[in-house]
This record gives sequence, structure tokens and C-alpha cells, in this order.
Amino acid sequence: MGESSEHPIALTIGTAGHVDHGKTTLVRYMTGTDTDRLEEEHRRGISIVPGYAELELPSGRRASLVDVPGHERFVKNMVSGSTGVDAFLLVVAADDGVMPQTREHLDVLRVLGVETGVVALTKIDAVDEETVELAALDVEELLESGGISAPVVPVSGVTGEGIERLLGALDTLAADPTDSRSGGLARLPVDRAFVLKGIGVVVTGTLWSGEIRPGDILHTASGHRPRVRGIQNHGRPAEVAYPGSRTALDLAGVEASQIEAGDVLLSQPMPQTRAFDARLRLLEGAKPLAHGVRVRLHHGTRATNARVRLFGRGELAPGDSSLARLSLEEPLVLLAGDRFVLRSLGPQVTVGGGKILDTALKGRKPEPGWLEALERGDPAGTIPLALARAPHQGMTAADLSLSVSVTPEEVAAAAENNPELTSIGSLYAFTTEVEAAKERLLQALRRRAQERAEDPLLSVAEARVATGLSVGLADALVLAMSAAGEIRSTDAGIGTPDAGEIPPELEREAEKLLDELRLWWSQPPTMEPTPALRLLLKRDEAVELGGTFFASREAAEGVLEEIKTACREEGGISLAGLRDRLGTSRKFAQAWLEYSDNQGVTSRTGDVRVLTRRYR
Ligand SMILES: Nc1nc2c(ncn2[C@@H]2O[C@H](COP(=O)(O)OP(=O)(O)OP(=O)(O)O)[C@@H](O)[C@H]2O)c(=O)[nH]1
Ligand SMILES: [Mg+2]
Repeated sequence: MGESSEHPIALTIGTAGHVDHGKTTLVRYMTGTDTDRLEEEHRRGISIVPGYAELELPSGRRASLVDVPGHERFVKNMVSGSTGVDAFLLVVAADDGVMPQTREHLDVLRVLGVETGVVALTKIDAVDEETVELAALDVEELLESGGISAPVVPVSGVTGEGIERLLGALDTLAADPTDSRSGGLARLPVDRAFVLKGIGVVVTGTLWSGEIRPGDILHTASGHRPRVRGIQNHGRPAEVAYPGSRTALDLAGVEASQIEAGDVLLSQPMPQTRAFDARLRLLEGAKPLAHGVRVRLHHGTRATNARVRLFGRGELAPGDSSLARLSLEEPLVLLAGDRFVLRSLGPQVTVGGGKILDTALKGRKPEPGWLEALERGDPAGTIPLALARAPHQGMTAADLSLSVSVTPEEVAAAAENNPELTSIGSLYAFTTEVEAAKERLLQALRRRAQERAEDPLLSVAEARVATGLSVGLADALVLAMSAAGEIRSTDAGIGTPDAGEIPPELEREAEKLLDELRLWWSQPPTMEPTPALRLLLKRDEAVELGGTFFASREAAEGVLEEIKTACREEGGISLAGLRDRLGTSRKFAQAWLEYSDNQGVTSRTGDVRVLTRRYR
């Protein structure tokens, strides 16, 4: 437990090398673990699937070793095992020298961005010194051609000769804290999923980023939400799975049939991607790659067929690179910055690979300028470009982290150093956009205050509709502007700072109108609902009759009294009866009777109104 908290970013080392060159033997010598777990591996004397062991280094630091198979038929398993490793342990048998999968594995590692490591020149007990020297030269040449520098250590996995030096060299390797660029997202590509009797569903993998703790709810791409019951790291219970660590999870809430090797467990739901834009690199030894060709794409512990579309060229030459769009036959959970490996479909060999630049294509045409900026990876350049794609919305630091592969700190620094960027609430947006949005919001509120001085508040939703702001930006603006006193925010809605105070002119107008209504009494003229009238209605000083007549509250009460009296005296009142009592026209009598019905004073039986029970 002590060790893991001292080294929260775990070092993961992946073996590499041609079949039978002694990878598993070396791992067993160094760790005491036989990584060939399968009966078939023992029977055939070769590794088939990746195996895992813990290695204690001379400094006391612990590393995870991933032992991959060397046979050419299992390169796909090697690719899956090598995903998430920080460094390589390339094993070359001194009696055999550099062989095809020595090269192919090194190619895969380079494509995956794993360029540091150590070479073990093994089986030195079985050959003379001269053969060891020749093999060493062979290896040096291979490394040089790949532009890689790594110590070459002669060893024997049988006698243990040279192992101490090898461990010393491995101890100098650094783990890559890849975590911060994914905004804290935990991602675990599953390499094994099985059922343990008495425990349940167990999955294993190398945690790419983020942290996982018991009790966490994780998400699969197919929508399952397993809960983490327990965590193990190399067979020991662990409180936390740290980025880079070898992780076994005991899961609740998921059936064995719902999760398999190749799935990705995530700390938050993520959309799957069917196409992405990338920088694609073709290996020196590969055949030219034609526009439109189908290939096998390996990402994490998953592989799918894909079609390659090269941007602005018909063919990619060996050793060359191009921006390209890859369309997948099966969707995958991908993030900008992820590496992928491409293998040909015909003879299945590794032909190249690359780095994902953009997964959020949304049907857009390729934009080389944008992709080149993403590729340069300079936050000061990419953040404005990302914002420019939906300028009215703004983006959170987490959105930006996921879409252009920057850390939240880089987002904050970029916003601080660039006056064109502003942070508002949890959003980042262009200063001009924020200013314009503020102005639009204020205008909408001022317009409302003018048109409806008696009811000047808008709900946030109404304000959004009126201004066309996104939900996130509207909420952030409302919070920021009300905190700054630029708008007034109440439970009833938002308004200009002085919203709710009735302008004196309107007050005077309303008073004048009320006087007129009182004079007209039961026979008001038809009128439009002006602000002054609406203010009287809101204050209950005026009432509405059938939508076209408005009378003073006193007149309405007087008329209702008249109706009640008539009913009590005569048992009911007809239209003509009320017309005569009020000395008015049928039109007004009709409107008042309907008003009386609506107020629950009378109800209609035939041509006559009678008092409702309440007023009898
Ligand atoms: N003499 C000698 N034999 C070795 C040494 N290392 C491995 N071997 C033998 O070489 C054979 C292959 O060794 P493995 O460790 O299985 O080779 P591998 O690289 O893991 O093979 P794959 O995983 O199938 O690619 C076995 O018979 C080992 O006993 C060594 O240092 N000296
Ligand atoms: Mg092996």
C-alpha cells in the first residue's frame, strides 16, 4: 500500500520481440511469475495472449510487466497488450538476432508512441561472445534506423547473468502521467473479463487515465453501469486504481455476457465515434497506401475494420505521413490524442498508425488548418479554434480537455493570457461573444420592461428563447450578471436592475385610466390592453369582460350586487332583465352575465340565471 501511494503513476513496461526469443523466460526469472497461464501456451511452448507480472525494481519501485506473444499470428494480441505501456523491454535472442517480429513489434511501439525502453540481448549462455557482439550490432542498427536510443543489455534468462544490469536500466525508465489531458476521465480498456466463483464478474486492464475507487459507478459504451465492488493490483487488494496501474475490478450490476475483452470502462458516459480525423504515418517497410483502402484498426484492446481517406492525395508513400479521415465499421470510444495501429487486411502485417486529432466531426468536411493546429497541440492555438466551432455556446474546461487534449490548467492559462477569451461561470468563450450575449440579454430584458412594465421579468428559459443563447451560456451569464448587479434575478425571473419599479409616467397613466373606467361604470368602450390597463388588471383594480371590455373593480362589484339582488327578489334574472336594470344594451348585459357566471355567482338554466348555491 505504501509503495502505491508513493508512486501513484505506475510504470508499465511491455515486452516485445520475435517468437521464442525468451520474453516469457526473462519475465519469469525477474518476477517469479509464469505469464503463460493457458494450458495451450504450455502445450505449444509459445505465448498466445498477453500475461501480466509485477516487477520490483532495485529502488523498491514496483512496475507492471506486460508479457506479449511473439508469434506473427498473435501480433494483434501484442498490439492489445502494448496499449497503455510506458516503455518497452525488447527481447532479442543472441543466437537469432533481429527477426521479422522484432521489427514489427518495434514498429507497433513507435506507432503507439512508446519510444523509450531497454533491449535485452538474451540467451547469451547458449552462444559464444562473438555471436553476442554480432547480434548487438544487428540490434544497434535496428534502433538507429528507427531513431530510437536504448541501452542494450546482454542477459540470460536461464543463468541470470546480466539481469542485475537489466533491472538497473529498467529502473531509470519514467512513467508517463497521461492522466491530466483527459480531464480526469477514468478509462480502462478491458483485456480480460471472466466470472470468478463466489466473487462474480471480474475484469482486468491497464488503467489509461483517471482513478477508480470501490463504490464507483462505471459506464460501458453499450450503456451498462457496473459498480466497483473491489479493486486488486497484482493480486493485492487496493484502495485506489491509479493511472497506469494494472487493475482488476470486481463488478456488481453487470452480467458476464454484458462485458468482454475489448470493451472500455469509463467514469462518465462517452459517445462512441464512427469516424475521426488523424495524422496517419505509414511505416518505412510498408507498401504504398491508397486512398479509400480498407484496413484493420487497433485501438486499446479493440480492433475493427476501417476505411482510410487521405486528405488531398491519392496515395501515401512508405515512411510518409498525411492527414486522413478514418471511418470505422464498428464504433469505438475514442479521444483526441489517442494512438491507433493499422494493419493490412491481406497479409496481416502492421503498416502504420497514428494519433487521433479530432473525434467530433459531426459531418464536417476535413479542415486541414484546424487539424494542423490540433496537431501542434499548442493550447493557445487550439482552444480558440475549438471555441470557434460553436462560438455562441462556450465550452467547459472538461469539454475542451476532451476535444483538443489540453489540461484544465492549460485552458485557464490560455484564457488568462488572451484578452480575446473570457471565462464566465464554468464556461470559456470568446470575449466578443460574451459581450454580445450580455448585450442581447440586456436588450431582451429592456424590451420586456418597456413592453410589459407591469410584468417586466422573464424566466431564464424565455430569455434564452428571446436571445438564442445556449442553456449553458444563458445560465452562466445570468449568474455572473446578477452577481455583478447588471441584471436583477428573483425567483419569479430575471429583469433589468430596476425591473419591478413602475415608472412614474405609467403610474400616472394607470390612475387616469382607472378614473375613466369608473366613469364608464358598466358600459366601458372596447380597448386594447395597454401597459396601463395591464397594470390595473395585475393589481386587480380592473377586470376583464370577455376579452374586449374592461371595467373598474368597483363597477364589477356593483353589477354583481345588482344581479344578486335581482335573483333574490325574483328568483333569477334574464338577459333582458339585467339590460333593463342596468339601463344598458344587450351586448353589455350579455358580457356581465357571462362575467357573473365565470365568477361563480350565477349559473345558467335555460334563458335565466340563478344564484349558485354559495350565494343563495
Ligand atoms: N539457453 C537459453 N534458453 C532460453 C533463454 N531464454 C529462453 N530460452 C528458451 O527459449 C525458448 C523460448 O522461450 P520463451 O521465453 O517461451 O520465449 P518467448 O519469447 O516468450 O516466446 P513467445 O512468447 O512465444 O514469443 C524456451 O525453450 C526457453 O527455455 C536463455 O536465456 N537461455
Ligand atoms: Mg512468451
